Amino acid sequence: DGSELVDIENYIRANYKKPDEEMFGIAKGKNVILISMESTQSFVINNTVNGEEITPFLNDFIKESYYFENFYHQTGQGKTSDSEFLVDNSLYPLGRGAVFFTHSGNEFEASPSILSENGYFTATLHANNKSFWNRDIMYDSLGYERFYEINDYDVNEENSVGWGLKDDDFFQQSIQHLKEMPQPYYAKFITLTNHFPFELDEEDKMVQPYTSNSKTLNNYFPTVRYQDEALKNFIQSLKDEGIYENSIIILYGDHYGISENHNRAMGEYLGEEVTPFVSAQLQRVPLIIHIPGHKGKTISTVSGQIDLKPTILHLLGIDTKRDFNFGSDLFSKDKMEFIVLRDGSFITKDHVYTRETCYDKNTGEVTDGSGCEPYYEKAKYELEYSDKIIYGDLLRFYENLATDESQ
Ligand code: GP9
Ligand code: MN
Repeated sequence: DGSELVDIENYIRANYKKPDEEMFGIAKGKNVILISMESTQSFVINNTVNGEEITPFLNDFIKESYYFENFYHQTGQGKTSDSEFLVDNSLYPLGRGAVFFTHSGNEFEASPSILSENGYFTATLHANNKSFWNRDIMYDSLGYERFYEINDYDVNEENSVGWGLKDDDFFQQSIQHLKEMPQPYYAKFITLTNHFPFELDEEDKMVQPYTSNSKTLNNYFPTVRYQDEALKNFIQSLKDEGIYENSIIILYGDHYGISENHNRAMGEYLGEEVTPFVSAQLQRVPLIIHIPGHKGKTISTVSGQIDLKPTILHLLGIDTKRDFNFGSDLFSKDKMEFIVLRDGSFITKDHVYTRETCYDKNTGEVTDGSGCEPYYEKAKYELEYSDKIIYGDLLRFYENLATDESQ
């Protein structure tokens, strides 16, 4: 009957943060172009390899965008699909398995369905087999109206590498799809080239691989650099087609690309030992929000993928007071400096808690734990409540609750 939802609802309501009045509705009626950047971690931003910039385009683009430098991925085993789940639902993915596979039959109140109700056309674009990560089924549950998958693209040997269609070809072929969509639209693009094992044709290498004993880390840099170029070309095409000025563009990294198996090489690249503290900090992925007419700003608030749904809805002028969101609007003046990773690690303004150890965020040193203690319970509730919603399919009671209250 949904009574289990009561405690959770109280928790969610107590954590609701009201939007900044200046930002609420600022992008009302605009298209939303969401770009998931495969395996893109924040350490590549404003950084170099062999003396060359890794992301020259993004480094420029963040100067005219809101750039969140302390934004964390919160994915688990479901990798890209977990990031999609977080971004569309503001719920946590599961501790085991991929919620896209295990709970695609649940009721959700995802942003695509909310946006549909608000006059948006919703689509997701990804040049892979539609059933990968069970996307074809899950996208229906999330309310996407159209999934442009591999059959909507011209994919051949020439324009493919590694996992499939190269990002540049993917974006360029997607322009036609965008032009077909009724406006305003919410369109999610999922890139692919910067995927393990980071294969790339010689002619696409704009920087040379790094030189360590990790082939994975070495090859990561040229594919990140390639993705950056593909993004640059895509943004240019959006400008050429007159789409740019009418759209907010949101780019985020889906999850880490370099696992802890490469800590030695990573430490060599970073010039510091990769302790559990550094590892947790490496879970930062870029978040870039471009709003036409807005000046750039770097924002240091501790935040994560779970925060995107309320942030986007508020920018579009859509209220979220009744939603079951675990995240909160990144532009809210009351946004709490706190984020939980799927493995139970958490990050606050001054501390990182990981592997049962509390670190000082400024020094990276182990502390006595008193700075982390006030957050233990909250971190636990976040994951527990979200898991309860998914395992119990509790959002199927959501509509009833909403009507009950309004009576
Ligand atoms: C597959 C792509 C990559 O379609 O999204 O998935 P990942 O292995 O990163 O989860
Ligand atoms: Mn991925």
